Amino acid sequence: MEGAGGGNSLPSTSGADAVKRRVSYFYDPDVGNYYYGLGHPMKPHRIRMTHSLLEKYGLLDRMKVIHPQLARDRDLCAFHTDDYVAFLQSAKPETLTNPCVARRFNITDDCPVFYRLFEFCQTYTGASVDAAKELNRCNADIVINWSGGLHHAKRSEASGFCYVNDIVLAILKLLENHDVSPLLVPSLLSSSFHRSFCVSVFHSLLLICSFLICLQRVLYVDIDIHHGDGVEEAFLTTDRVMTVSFHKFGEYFPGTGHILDNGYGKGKYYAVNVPLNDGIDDESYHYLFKPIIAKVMEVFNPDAVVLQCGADSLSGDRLGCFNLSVKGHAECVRYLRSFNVPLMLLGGGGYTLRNVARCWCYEVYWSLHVEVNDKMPDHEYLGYYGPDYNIHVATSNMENKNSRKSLDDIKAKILDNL
Ligand code: V1D
Ligand code: CA
Repeated sequence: MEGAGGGNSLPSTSGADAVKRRVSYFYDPDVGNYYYGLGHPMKPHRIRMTHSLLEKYGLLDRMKVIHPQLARDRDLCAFHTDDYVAFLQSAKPETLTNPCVARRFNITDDCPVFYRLFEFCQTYTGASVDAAKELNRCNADIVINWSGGLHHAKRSEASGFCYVNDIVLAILKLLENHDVSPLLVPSLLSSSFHRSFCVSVFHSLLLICSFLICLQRVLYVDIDIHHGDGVEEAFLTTDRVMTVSFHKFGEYFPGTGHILDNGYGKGKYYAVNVPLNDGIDDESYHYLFKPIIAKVMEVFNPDAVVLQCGADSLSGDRLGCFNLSVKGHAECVRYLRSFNVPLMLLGGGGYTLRNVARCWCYEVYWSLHVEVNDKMPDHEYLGYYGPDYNIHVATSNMENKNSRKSLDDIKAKILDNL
């Protein structure tokens, strides 16, 4: 897969060779300490494993490494309701005694209240929102936050291991440039005639400028094995955000993401769902991914792309049932990067920890476009990667339940809608 053609390198703004990109990587050293509880498959420790691998490979020296700010309550309220944010803020494992409250906010075994839950939400969300600001300021071509990508969280409900939807908040931040600046102008001017004249001239100029500089359209692509329901729902009625999710469909969490679900009102045809079956391999996946994404890029022409890189679509995942290799997964990153549009990479699911770290580390390689040494350097967590200690591991011989006919039908239907 590596070095495969079929990319879409357009002239780059940051390098004539259309290869080099400025990459900013967001990491809070505390994130690996959060713990969902005994027996829970979601383990933030995988973010620390990935970071340690990146460090020992020398990749941190090739990126701008940023310690993100914690998101504030009012940042979260840009999407979530005040009462849900207040609940998260006060929730403690020892005080959650009222079953009605737990039911109201969907606090279940999937989404338990654990020690310092709110700080965890602030940490991963702060990193995604700061990553969006970094793109808005044109400080980077690619921004990365492996602790983000919690795509199931709803406006006033936790779901599928997700509490705050950092993706929705990051996309809102990307789209925000547009609206806020004119509000700042009146306070800058004093005399009243002068002021009203200047204000209207200034407003017109700002309006023109904001159309030139603001992000009008954001594309969201989701390669986690689960449907990206929370993000799709948030933007279901707008034509400024297109959501595209590839996922296992049929008796699988969360149960949404039918191919015929494609948005409402102004958002009709701006939600794309690609339902897949067990055992899909790299070749079948890209038989759909590439033509669908190529058409989306052509017709939607986004100003920025947010890619949720859930690693539970990898072969051998503890909760997943796909058969993608690390190269096949990373090929999605390589392909999207080749369009030379500002790109945000986020984490998501991924429950076989050693493969998550392998995959996200390799995706940083692809972001930077540097050589990869398959043999891992010695580091704190090397023991996880035995007996081979390589980045790349074999996929399985499981059956691919996606026939060529079913893939052709899905492709035809989706390309037709687009
Ligand atoms: F196996 C478990 C052990 C403990 C707690 C939960 C689970 C578990 C496994 N799979 N929970 C699930 C899924 N939930 C259900 C519902 C519970 N039943 C009553 C139905 O099947 C949730 C899977 C969430 C996947 C999250 C994600 O990978 O998409 C993700 N993306 O970003 C962050 C996480
Ligand atoms: Ca998905």
